[in-house]
Amino acid sequence: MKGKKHNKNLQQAEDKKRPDSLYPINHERTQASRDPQPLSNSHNPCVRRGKDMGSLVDAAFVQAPEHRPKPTATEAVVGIPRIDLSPVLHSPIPTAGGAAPPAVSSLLAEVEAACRDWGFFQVINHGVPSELQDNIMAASKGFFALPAEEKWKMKRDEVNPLGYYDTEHTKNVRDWKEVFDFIVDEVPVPGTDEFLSLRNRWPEYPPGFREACEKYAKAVNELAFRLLELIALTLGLPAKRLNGFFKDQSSFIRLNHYPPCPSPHLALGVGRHKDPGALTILAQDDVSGLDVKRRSDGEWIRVKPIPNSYIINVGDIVQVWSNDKYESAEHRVSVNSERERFSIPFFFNPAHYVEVQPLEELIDEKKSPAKYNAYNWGEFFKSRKNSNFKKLEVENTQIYHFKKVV
Ligand SMILES: O=C(O)CCC(=O)C(=O)O
Repeated sequence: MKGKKHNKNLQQAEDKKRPDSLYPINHERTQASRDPQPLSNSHNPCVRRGKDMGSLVDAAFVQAPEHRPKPTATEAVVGIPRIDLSPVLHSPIPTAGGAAPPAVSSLLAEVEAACRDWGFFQVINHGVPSELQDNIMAASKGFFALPAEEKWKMKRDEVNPLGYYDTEHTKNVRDWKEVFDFIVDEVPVPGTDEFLSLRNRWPEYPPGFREACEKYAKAVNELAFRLLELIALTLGLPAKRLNGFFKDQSSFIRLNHYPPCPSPHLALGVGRHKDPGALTILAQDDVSGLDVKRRSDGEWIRVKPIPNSYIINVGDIVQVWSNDKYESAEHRVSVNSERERFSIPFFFNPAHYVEVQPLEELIDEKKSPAKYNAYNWGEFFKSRKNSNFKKLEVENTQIYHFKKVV
């Protein structure tokens, strides 16, 4: 696309207020060519036909009644823990917990409690320069503002799941969002198949997109290792015990865009799920929407955005490594009818060839036997990616499928 035409298209796209160009029920495109499901239920309140089709929600997005968000979100009186990482910002993390100075010991206690009680926490003073977060947010907004044809040039496919897509399903219901994925380390890993030898797709527009993404990835990657080392210490292990699993890491970053939704009580930006990797480091804008399931009572709690902070969540792999000392938390994204929302999760994942299993140092065959059978991360990842690509009739692979029967 050439500059002038591009700018005009961009302006038109902005004038049209993006969601209308994304999720109108244009049955010709949305139903017939992109979504294999025929429009099955014309009585569904979300599926009305007529002139005002731009304000409709397709049946593919409608959650089962028990999974729909309540009209008002619960803001927890005591929200998810907020942890200040400054004690390890400018000084190295000690190699063993016992050698930690008092400020680091109390930080470790906070991380341990947060991982154990919530599986979720917010960090401040994390060391990622705010301008890198601003730049990638701006790049993301610029990309999603492009006309649909331009974004589709970056569309993912079954062989390479990186790039743009707007048809992801979670638990077999379509999410009200569009995303752009890229991997952090684009290094070919010997012995992996085409699917796992991933290649980033970089759009021509907006200018500077790739640079903003790559610089941001580098900085958050450092934060990821810092958090990993803290978590290793909280498990009573040497700080670098887990680092080797991330040589040839398969981490990726996702740019999420949730357009305003005309029926936010029926659809979700991302359906309820737990993250399958080791850790997730999430940046979000000032529009709230992330809900975490509180472990103590199963209530969905809205996470209040704090400027220049990150949300950290423990993934399934840390759950397995810790043999259930820590548990990944279920979460989802609610949408609203007024404002679009942007978020950027960094999914910190080990190498594809890693066999995930409870760490041997934490296992005692008599007192605390291993609770999981080993599984191959690459196979797990592949099966989850494929299931996100289309609606299936069965549940996709979940961590509890590897739980040992006692
Ligand atoms: O947008 C958010 O706040 C969370 C996103 C998320 O859970 C995901 O992309 O898996």
